Amino acid sequence: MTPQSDPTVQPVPSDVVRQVDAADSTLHDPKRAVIALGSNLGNRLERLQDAIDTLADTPGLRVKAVSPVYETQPHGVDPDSQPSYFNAVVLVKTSLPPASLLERGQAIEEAMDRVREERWGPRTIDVDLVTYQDVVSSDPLLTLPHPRVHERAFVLAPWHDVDPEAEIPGQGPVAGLLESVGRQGVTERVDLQLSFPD
Ligand code: A4P
Ligand code: MG
Repeated sequence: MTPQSDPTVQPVPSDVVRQVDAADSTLHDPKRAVIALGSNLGNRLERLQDAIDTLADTPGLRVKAVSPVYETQPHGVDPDSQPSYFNAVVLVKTSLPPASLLERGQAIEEAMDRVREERWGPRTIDVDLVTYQDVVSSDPLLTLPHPRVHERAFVLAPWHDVDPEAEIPGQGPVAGLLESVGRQGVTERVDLQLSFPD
């Protein structure tokens, strides 16, 4: 006798199924976001790892993937004027709205004593919100997608590693953008690794 034909077995109401599904996930209506990390002062690997650990400790946020580490030439300034960067990309799911996610990134920067003396100056840590779902915004306080990401191999290369199908709203697939930009000045550091809690 199948459960359907057994009169003692009641069909499971759909709202119960939904509750079970919800219990399986700790986030309510999570959104996908991509965060870029960069450091070129102090122990660069440790800075990136600390930022990931703090993100992972954030209520309403789950780290889904962390890219390989890339050593990259400083972009936008004379490459000999600053130490090289370590860059990585983190994929998260979050129930935080974009502004709160940006605030969390800025709190991480402040906690690591980042000093803002000049634009594109050397920094202990830079936390940029690259994309948030498909949100597009030209607000200077939070521009989405990040306005310069499509031309930056130091973001596109690690992002492509963890999400080869990724697309930048309004700009197109990361794979194609990376091909146009090229990989000059970015080198994967296969000897280094970042971790995140499962
Ligand atoms: N802001 C607006 N939109 C965003 C967003 N999507 N994510 C505002 C983060 N912040 C956003 O940022 C300046 C203002 O941007 C903030 O007040 C925020 O509200 P900031 O972090 O204070 O200053 P910044 O990082 O020096 O300036 P900017 O223009 O954000 O620089 P970028 O674009 O972050 O570039 N070369 C290599 N190889 N690797 C790097 O990581 N990073 C930079 C910084 C330059 N060269 C680099 C690297
Ligand atoms: Mg920044």
